[in-house]
Amino acid sequence: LPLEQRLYKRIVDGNRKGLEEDLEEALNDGISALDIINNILLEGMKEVGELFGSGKMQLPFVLSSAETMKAAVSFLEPFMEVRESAKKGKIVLATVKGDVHDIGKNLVDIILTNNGYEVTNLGIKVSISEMIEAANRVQADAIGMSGLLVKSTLIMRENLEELQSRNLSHIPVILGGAALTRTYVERDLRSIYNGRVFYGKDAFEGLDIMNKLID
Ligand code: B1M
Repeated sequence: LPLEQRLYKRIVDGNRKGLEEDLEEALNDGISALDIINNILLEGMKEVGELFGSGKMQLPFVLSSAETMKAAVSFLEPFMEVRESAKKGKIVLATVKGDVHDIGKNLVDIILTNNGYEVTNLGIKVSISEMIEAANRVQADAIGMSGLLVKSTLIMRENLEELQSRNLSHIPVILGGAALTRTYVERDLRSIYNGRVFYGKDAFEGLDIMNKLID
């Protein structure tokens, strides 16, 4: 198989043996680390989601695909371009309560960190209290919440209500993850949160939002 298809297949099959050699070959061919992730590996994860969603793939296989994806991203991370060294601003990032999906959140972390932001990544299944505590501690310019389950979109709403009720709605919130829609965030949630909630379709939109907030 050609290299790109091989890498794609590695994600779908959750096959890590020889992964690093293939990634190195792709880098040597002049494909940037970011393009490998965005154009090849994430396409594989998309296929995994579709197979799982249609009942054609069982959960343990999804997990090994996810682990392969994570291994690939951590191998590629040192090859990603670092744009700025001075810290531009701070964000607290977390996957919301009840949700374990963290590949997207960790990509957002990498992209923001490589673009000059100080990211406090709290991990998965994080309660709003923990996010608030961290935001206060580091004096965050924004809180970023990720969640992939439909029920996470409801948790996000509750979290915004909690921030609101603690008089913290001056803190901008960026929301991302596959179960969200732009309309839900920008119409339904924005109206309950002072207009300070933003939708990040992908990691780069997350970065754009941070850049606009800090400007
Ligand atoms: Co799960 N899972 N999963 N899963 N999983 C989904 C989300 C699902 C859509 C699959 C499906 O049915 N087709 C489905 C949710 C259905 C729903 O809620 N309606 C699902 C389910 C059902 C489940 C379980 C409930 C399964 C079970 O146990 N029966 C369970 C949930 C456990 C829990 O959370 N409590 C579960 C478990 C798992 C694994 C552990 C096996 C594994 C996660 C491993 C890990 O993350 N460490 C897993 C995986 C891998 C997936 C799919 C296949 C892939 C997710 C992924 O990593 N995508 C997923 C299918 C799908 O999403 N279509 C699925 C790649 C990643 C880069 O994309 O996270 O969307 P994403 O991030 C994007 C953007 O969304 C955005 O930027 C990223 C790209 O640039 N973004 C942000 C994300 N966060 C952002 C934050 C921002 C800005 C942008 O600012 C703060």
